[in-house]
Amino acid sequence: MSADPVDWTQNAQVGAMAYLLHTLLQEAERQNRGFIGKVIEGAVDDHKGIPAGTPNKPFVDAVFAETLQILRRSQASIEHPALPELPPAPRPRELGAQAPVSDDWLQWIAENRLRECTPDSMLSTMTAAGIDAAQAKAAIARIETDPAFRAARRMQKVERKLESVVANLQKLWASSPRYGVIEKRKSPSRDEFVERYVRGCRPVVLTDVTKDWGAMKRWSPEDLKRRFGHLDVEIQDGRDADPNYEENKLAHRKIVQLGPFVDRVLAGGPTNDYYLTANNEALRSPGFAPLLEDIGRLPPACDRSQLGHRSSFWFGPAGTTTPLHHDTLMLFHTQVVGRKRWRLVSPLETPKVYNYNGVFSPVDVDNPDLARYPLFGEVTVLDVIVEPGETMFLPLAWWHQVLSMDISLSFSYSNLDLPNDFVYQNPDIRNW
Ligand SMILES: O=C(O)CCC(=O)C(=O)O
Repeated sequence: MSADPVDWTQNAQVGAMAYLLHTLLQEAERQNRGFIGKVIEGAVDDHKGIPAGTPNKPFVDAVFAETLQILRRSQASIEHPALPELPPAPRPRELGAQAPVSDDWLQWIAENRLRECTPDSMLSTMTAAGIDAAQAKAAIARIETDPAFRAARRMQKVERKLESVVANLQKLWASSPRYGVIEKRKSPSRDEFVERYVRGCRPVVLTDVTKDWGAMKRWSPEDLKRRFGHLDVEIQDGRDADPNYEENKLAHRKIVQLGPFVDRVLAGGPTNDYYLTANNEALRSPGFAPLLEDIGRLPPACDRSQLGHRSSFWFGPAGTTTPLHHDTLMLFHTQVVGRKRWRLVSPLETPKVYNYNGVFSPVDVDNPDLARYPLFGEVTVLDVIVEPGETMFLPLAWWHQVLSMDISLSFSYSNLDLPNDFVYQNPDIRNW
């Protein structure tokens, strides 16, 4: 059938606009790396700021969903040259014989002295790396009187004070006989929930939230495929090849059609290589709106009107592991299909999880390298398995590492009707 000439012209105009926009976005991103990411963040914030009762809200939601799709497609299609790695802190035998004491080594000496490594052990590391013993010894001795190092020592005392405050508070928490057990219980009243779990910063698993959720009867991989298989979603892919897959999650984004992804999960067996995580913005897209209709009563202190903006679904095979990290807000995570094992560490133990970069810890809770991360040996890890129908409440800043024990479908939401915006000052040392 031939197209109506008027429609044809209009379609061509829309197509031309989309093409121009895509080209301009790509050029802007090339010239200013991260540009599209910032525009996406701005659009997400603008969208969040539109009140629920705004006239024509579904239309506005659809406009934002389309906008985000265009932006994400442009972002995904750009190939960035690999960024150079940060230089690693020098390790034994990295440098040639009689290497000079470079600035890298001076920084290494300062950082390791701040960690209270002994001058003798540092000297043997440096000589083993081929540095002249007399030069190494002199550099180690000199650092103590270096004015910049002395300033770092003074500031370290301020940090140590805060560390002792949190260590004492943790001691109090852990002295409770029930500290090591994550409670599983029916939803308490709003007052008790807010007082005991939100303000008390105590994780809990709620066993009855999903009693009336259509999702419990309906959601399955096959149902996802049947109802939404034609839609695009953003997944994380190629994670097995990257030990830092979570920190590098932007590099692992891939847009795929949900149907073939469901087939891949069903056929692929246990693996951590691919996972549809909360980073996907699927629930912001009108195509996925029916999923939200399957969500019934919410836990105490949730704002229903914010559910669409502040929720995500997760889908993946058995074997996905989300490494140890903390979130920047409080959230609920409801298991609809399959079980997940959560391993939790108190925020008051943050100084012992080697949080050198962002919200991440390099420690694998299942297999901690205590030679490299000895303080982690002092940490108490709390364990809980969340079964289908159960809901984990994760209070502020709790560290968690999460393993899917089965093919898993879950729904997470941060729409508390209490202030849930927090600000963190994150370190960015990636070479420790
Ligand atoms: O389910 C997972 O794999 C991770 C969940 C998580 O980290 C979260 O909801 O914050």
